[in-house]
Amino acid sequence: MKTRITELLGIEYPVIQGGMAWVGEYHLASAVSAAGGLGIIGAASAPPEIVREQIREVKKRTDKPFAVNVMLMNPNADEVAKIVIEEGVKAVTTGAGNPAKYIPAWKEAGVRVIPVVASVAMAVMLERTGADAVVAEGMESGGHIGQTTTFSLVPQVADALKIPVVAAGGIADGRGMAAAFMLGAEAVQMGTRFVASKESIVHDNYKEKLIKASDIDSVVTGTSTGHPIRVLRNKMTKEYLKKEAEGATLEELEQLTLGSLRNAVMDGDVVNGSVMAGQISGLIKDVPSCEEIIRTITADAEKLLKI
Ligand code: TUI
Repeated sequence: MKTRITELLGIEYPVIQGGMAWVGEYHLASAVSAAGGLGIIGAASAPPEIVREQIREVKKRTDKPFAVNVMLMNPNADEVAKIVIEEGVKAVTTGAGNPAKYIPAWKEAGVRVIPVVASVAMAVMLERTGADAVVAEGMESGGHIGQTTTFSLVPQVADALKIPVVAAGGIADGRGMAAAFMLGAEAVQMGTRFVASKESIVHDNYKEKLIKASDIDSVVTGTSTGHPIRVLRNKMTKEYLKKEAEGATLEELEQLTLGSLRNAVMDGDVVNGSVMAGQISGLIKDVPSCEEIIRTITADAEKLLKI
């Protein structure tokens, strides 16, 4: 499946792994890249030197292209942006903010720049600033989200831009990928699907909770704080949403989620932790290898697109 995205990135399949905090580390990223997709180190709030180590670990495992996701709410984002250049990383994706100020230096260094956007306005602005492509991410996604669904966002972004668009949010199989292509996307980005993969290092409790989840098991916390986050429902989200409805302060709410993603991913605390996952969790019933995921989704999508 050749598209402008596979050409831009030098990858075999138009499948990108979401840049997930704690989950997007070198085992997962190198597995996705080795399988012909684009693996991503999710820098999130990790100390910059840890990001450098993660990049070097991916390089030890594969010669194929991979990327780093720079999470723009991270106070260390400037330093991570520099490390990407120093380490000769081929591509970056960004999330949770506006990456415009980094684009000139990345372009100068030959880094492919693919911001994740949740609106047409941001996409248009970043195309003008020099982005090579964008990921249009719908609110079906896990983690930090915008307000528009993938089905509405992708065609509107595709119509507004000349650069290629990657669809994200609610995609986990060949039907979703084919639908995304029909809406104008030239690749898909998946997070939740890769969380439940053999190479993903998330705790077994996390994978199990994902597999047991139904279509209505995710909720959005933090709408009142301006940082809406989609997670699977548990004791923490129940308390959080109750407090939020009662008008709790930002500080009170933050107490509930401090370190909570780490606790879920690393320690398997799926009761009090943040189990970030998308609305498509209900479709996920197995834990295949990254290679199987990429092979199956592209073969199934290709069949559907030829009908
Ligand atoms: O970034 C994501 N998803 C994430 S980041 C993350 S780490 C985190 N943990 C706790 C609290 C906050 C973050 C977990 N999940 N997806 C990409 C994405 N970017 N979705 C939405 C946006 C976005 C939102 C606003 C992009 C640009 C934007 O612009 C706002 C502005 O005007 O600056």
